[in-house]
Amino acid sequence: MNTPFRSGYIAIAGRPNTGKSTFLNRVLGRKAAIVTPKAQTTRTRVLGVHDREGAQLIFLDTPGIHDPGKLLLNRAMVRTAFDSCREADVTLYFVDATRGVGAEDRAILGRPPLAGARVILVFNKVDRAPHDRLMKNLAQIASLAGEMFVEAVPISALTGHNVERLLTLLPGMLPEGPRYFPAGQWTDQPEAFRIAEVIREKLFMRLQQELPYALAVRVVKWEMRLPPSQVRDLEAEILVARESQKGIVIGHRGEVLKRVGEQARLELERMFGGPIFMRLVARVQKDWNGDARVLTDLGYQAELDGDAD
Ligand SMILES: Nc1nc2c(ncn2[C@@H]2O[C@H](COP(=O)(O)OP(=O)(O)OP(=O)(O)O)[C@@H](O)[C@H]2O)c(=O)[nH]1
Ligand SMILES: [Mg+2]
Repeated sequence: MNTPFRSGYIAIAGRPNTGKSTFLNRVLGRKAAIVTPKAQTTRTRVLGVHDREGAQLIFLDTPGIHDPGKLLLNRAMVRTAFDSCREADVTLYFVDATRGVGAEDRAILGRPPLAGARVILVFNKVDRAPHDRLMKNLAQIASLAGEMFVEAVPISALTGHNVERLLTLLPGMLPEGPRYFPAGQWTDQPEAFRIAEVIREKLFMRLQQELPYALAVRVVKWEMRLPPSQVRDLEAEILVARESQKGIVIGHRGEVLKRVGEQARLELERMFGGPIFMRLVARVQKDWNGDARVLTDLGYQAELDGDAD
């Protein structure tokens, strides 16, 4: 008898900066999600399809779960993470192996939708964790096994260590089902969104302190010139929440914008395999990160009226 084809959704969740997006990129073998050393890089659900023999694994990378406070952007991020876990068949809960499972992790794992869900605890960054620390942290969580998660797997998303072993566990945890995405389709994210994310990544890398959290990127033009030209025209706005932030994003004599633009353009030209003429403008959209309408327009999962949790 043939083994049945299995398919389903696997949420990648956890505290910020634990390597969730790095893992997705490693599994897909391409840059599906942006990665930076800063916490709260991912703001949306990033879908990535991984086809294996006998199974289609559909990963949902999610924003790091943190205390969102009152700001709508942060609330949208945390809501996205929990909603993705709720929709998924399995959740990979990421923990930084150098830190172990903290009080926040226990709180997250102990409440719905993760409490009672199928969770694999992923101990990431083992390449950085000293052996004795790792053993201690793994022993610490052994007592939680069975209660909060079904399995704990140490990996390094950066080097790929043990990632394949983790992947082999997943098909067996998914229901029988069809290939939801046709061969070759590896994400559902629109091109313009992926472009905006690459620009945002370069800004995150370049800017310090709180500024990255106060900006967003929106693509306003993305089109191929008429043949025989191979050039694509790209125009994007960098939204800042306050007037005082605009100058910092532009930089002295426009130097920040120029450098960021150049880095983004080079990566995008590689991504799309052709020359791009790019124009970046900084624009003040006052308090955009607290404005549900703007957030929705940017693709973030803002709360609708009366929808707060
Ligand atoms: N040494 C080491 N670093 C890693 C590993 N995985 C991720 N990192 C680094 O950790 C930082 C955060 O990685 P991300 O993949 O952006 O983390 P994230 O969990 O998606 O973060 P948020 O989107 O902010 O929630 C980056 O600097 C990565 O290079 C790993 O296995 N080993
Ligand atoms: Mg991320």
